Amino acid sequence: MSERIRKTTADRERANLADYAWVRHDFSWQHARSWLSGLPGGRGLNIGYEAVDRHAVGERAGAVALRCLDRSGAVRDVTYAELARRTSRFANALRARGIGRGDRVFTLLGRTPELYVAALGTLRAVSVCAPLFPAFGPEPVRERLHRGGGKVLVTTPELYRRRVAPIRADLPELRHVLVVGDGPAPEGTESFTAAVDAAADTFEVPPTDPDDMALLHFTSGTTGHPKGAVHVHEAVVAHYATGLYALDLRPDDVFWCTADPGWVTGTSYGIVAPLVHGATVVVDAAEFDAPRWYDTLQRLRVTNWYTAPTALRMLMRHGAELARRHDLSALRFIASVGEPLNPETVMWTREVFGRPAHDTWWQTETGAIMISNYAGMDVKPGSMGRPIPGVEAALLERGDDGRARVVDGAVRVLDTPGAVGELALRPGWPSMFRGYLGDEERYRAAFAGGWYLSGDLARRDGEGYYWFVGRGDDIIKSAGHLIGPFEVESVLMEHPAVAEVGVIGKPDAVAGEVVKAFVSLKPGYRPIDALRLELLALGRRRLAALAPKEIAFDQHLPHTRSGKVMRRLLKARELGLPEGDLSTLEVSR
Ligand code: 6R9
Repeated sequence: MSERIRKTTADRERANLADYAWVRHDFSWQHARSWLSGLPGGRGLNIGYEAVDRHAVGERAGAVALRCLDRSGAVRDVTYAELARRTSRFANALRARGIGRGDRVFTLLGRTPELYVAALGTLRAVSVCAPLFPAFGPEPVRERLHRGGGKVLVTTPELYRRRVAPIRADLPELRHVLVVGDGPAPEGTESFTAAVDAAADTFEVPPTDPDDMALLHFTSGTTGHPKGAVHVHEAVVAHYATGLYALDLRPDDVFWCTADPGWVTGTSYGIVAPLVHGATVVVDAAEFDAPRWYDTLQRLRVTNWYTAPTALRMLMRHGAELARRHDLSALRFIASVGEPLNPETVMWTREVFGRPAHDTWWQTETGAIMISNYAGMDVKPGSMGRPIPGVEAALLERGDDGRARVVDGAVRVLDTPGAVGELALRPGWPSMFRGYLGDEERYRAAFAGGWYLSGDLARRDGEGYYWFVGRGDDIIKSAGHLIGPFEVESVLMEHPAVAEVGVIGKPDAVAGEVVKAFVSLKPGYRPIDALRLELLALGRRRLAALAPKEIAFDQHLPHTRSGKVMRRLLKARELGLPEGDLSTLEVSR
């Protein structure tokens, strides 16, 4: 091993970009493991310990871990020492309620300090953290709590009344609901503040096997229910390494990930990676607002900013002038994730911020960034970049259904530059999902011929850069959020007028895609506007953020040979593709 590689982590973190290029050369996951401390006495590896405990003693104890903005824009800081005390109290409160290793603790909260305290306290207690997106309607909430076997839920009185109380009776496993906020706790819940105040503020992280379950994130499939992707404590090795390479994280950075922890980006990079690096994490309770965002970047002197193409496109709409009125000189690194980052947006960030947005590609299942335009490499606008150190990617030849062709368990790797194939990864990186909870078969189906199959289609150029082509399945990406068409169809099907539904992602200039539903009606019902509004309202009530934005009536929905609504054909029609091109789409899925 070379002298340079043997440098301490701190040296490496302070290294200039040229050093990153050098370190990559000898990278191995095993080596990256040595960058973390591990639990004292060789008692294993715990994400919460790496993110909190080890900074809470010594020189970083007084450093700001969370810089929280409330809706009014007021700032509240939580130091690492304070975070250790508060997460200890939460971990002790869990223990006092008999919640232990492997038990699932769900959160349904806005981006407030309590969300971070609950998530990190849960990880330190070796229970499993399962964050839900607070804009989910009661149906997605019920589905996920039920499938995840949630024993504890941390939420607010208001979200509890609106989203959970109506379905509580369907969730016999849910034993404790802790509510954050002032005022009386609704019946069947208890006060979060009272629970943590009653608990001691020191907690020793118990021995943690790197393979212990740590995080549960639900993701959408084409058919069937949402899938609970299981991540283990060892994932922290990948969170740390990708934070270093792909997001250029260093201990004194002010890091702002704009994703909600209800989605995987908001936990891997909104909580874990920056804290493990000892950086300051910006936590903003408010939703997107262009002037506020520029103000936040300026006022908090954000150095690394991880956001999404939709957000960047929305900022573009507000014009460069607004950006130029702010002092963004602290901003060193901009990265993007979740949906294709178009070259125009990269050019715009280069022009307005003086630095390009670095695209990164990954999935709930991969747990961490796999492909990116990482620090120190030339950004090719429109490309997702190259596999990060330690990741082996490939493109696999496709079959008639658009996904990798598997013959007798084997697949064919495409080597020709420019060839389009299913993007696949060689299993073995630390943050790889270890299962879909309670769904062995779907997990197995995600692998073939020694590869994990991503479901995305891509091509690679002669220099090894990957270019996103599209999804190989019907899953929708709207404003960076994954939406399973089945979940939306199921809710609309409950309406007495509805005979059949096909849901697709309709291209949208800002959000990438929006959810559009094609509905055929039962005899006796007429396709009138009042019914359309009723269906839109049903969607909003039950699904909230996942609801369709548009509904079209169509008594001739196309079907696959096996009789399912053929979403791909609906989509092709929506895109105005000529009928002749559709033959290959007529495949049963
Ligand atoms: C992290 C996250 C995963 C799907 C993925 C792909 C799309 C993510 C992308 C991208 C084009 C990128 N996606 N990053 N498409 N360019 N840089 O988003 O996880 O919610 O599971 O979504 O998102 O289709 O397969 P998740």
